[in-house]
Amino acid sequence: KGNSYPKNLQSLTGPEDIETTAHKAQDIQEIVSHFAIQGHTAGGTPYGSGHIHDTYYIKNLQADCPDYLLQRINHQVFKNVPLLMENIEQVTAHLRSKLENIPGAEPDKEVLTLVPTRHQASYYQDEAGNFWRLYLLLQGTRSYDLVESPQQAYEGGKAFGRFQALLADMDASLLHESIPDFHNVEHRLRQFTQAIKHNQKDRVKHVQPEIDFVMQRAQLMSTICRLGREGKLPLRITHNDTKFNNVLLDSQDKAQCVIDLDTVMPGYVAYDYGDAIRTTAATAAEDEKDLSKIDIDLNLFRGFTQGFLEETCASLTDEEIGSLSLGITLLPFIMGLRFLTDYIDGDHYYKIHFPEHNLQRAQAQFRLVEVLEDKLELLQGIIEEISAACH
Ligand code: ADP
Ligand code: GN1
Ligand code: MG
Repeated sequence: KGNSYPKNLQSLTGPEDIETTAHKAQDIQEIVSHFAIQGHTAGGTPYGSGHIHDTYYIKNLQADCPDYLLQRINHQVFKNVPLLMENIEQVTAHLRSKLENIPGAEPDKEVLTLVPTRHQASYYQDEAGNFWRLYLLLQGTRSYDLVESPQQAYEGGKAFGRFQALLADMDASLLHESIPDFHNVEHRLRQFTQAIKHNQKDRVKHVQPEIDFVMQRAQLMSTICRLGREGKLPLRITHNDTKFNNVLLDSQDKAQCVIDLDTVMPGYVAYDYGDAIRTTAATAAEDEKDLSKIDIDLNLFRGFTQGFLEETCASLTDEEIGSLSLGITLLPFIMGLRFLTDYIDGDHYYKIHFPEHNLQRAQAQFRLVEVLEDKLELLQGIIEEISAACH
């Protein structure tokens, strides 16, 4: 084992992250001491670019002992951490048992491994009431905020498609809804209306064009909810946070492991597909300030769709394949709506790195919605072509 940090330490977005998340090295050390680790560790380094948890890379000072990944779970966002952790135990156990029966699969590399506490629990609660969990660090892997090639996009599609296929026979009643109505756009629209009504920070007057943008599309964006209610789309177990940086790629850029399992719960396949396209096929970051840079790359779109459908199309209904294009515009719409709601509410939910960050994120997502609306027929054609070849 080398002395250097793995490559994906580079995925830190900047010094702002460190300021907002850093805990003191001795505090981290104390927290880690409650887990049944091997070897010796000293402190930790803020890691990754997630918007919710505080994540630390924990390096092992002893050769031949593993490195770890420590997370302080955001319990404002996940209100019931014990149930959340039960979900993760159930999902990782199911994935592991499926992979054990697939020749050539490597469950230890392809599934997250929780390190238990010294009392055999899956999380540790400190005196201040914070919840912590520890994973084995998947060595030599990397996550990307932006996709760099159609091959990577294809690998992302394979990873999330396979994830869904492996969970298709899991008993959904074992899972708790970690955040109820997570992708229910009607619920998100109600939260938005409430935020506007309360206007906590007097910001509504600054966002009238964005409010108009939402209102013009509210009805159309409810189509998946309606089809679900009418029984035309089956509920499956979905990941619900299929950002491209929630797949770890290995050193050959092959998909190795789907991570960030906090929101795995029942959902529609179009949610996972649409949320992945939002970050995999876009030409600019989720929070790009220069809206003229935001476009959709057709080769990346094709790559992801090919990988995703290769893994899932045998099990999807025709209605579900038809619904995928609804997810393409819905998910950036929902994300923009949630960022805008948080901006109006005073930035309580997402980590922000500068004062207008949530507004900038919302504007970038709404621009992406417009680009996708313009190209929707073309994108639908690509989905049809690939799914016809899969059947
Ligand atoms: P968040 O919910 O805040 O996005 P994640 O669980 O996605 O947190 O973790 C943040 C980042 O940490 C990921 O994008 C990835 O780069 C890295 N990461 C998470 N788990 C592991 C792991 N087991 N091995 C290696 N890297 C990991
Ligand atoms: C959050 O934790 P992270 O950064 O992977 C959010 C997702 C959003 C995403 C937008 C629990 O995900 O729903 O799509 O930010 N997770 C939660 O980047 O709200
Ligand atoms: Mg993440």
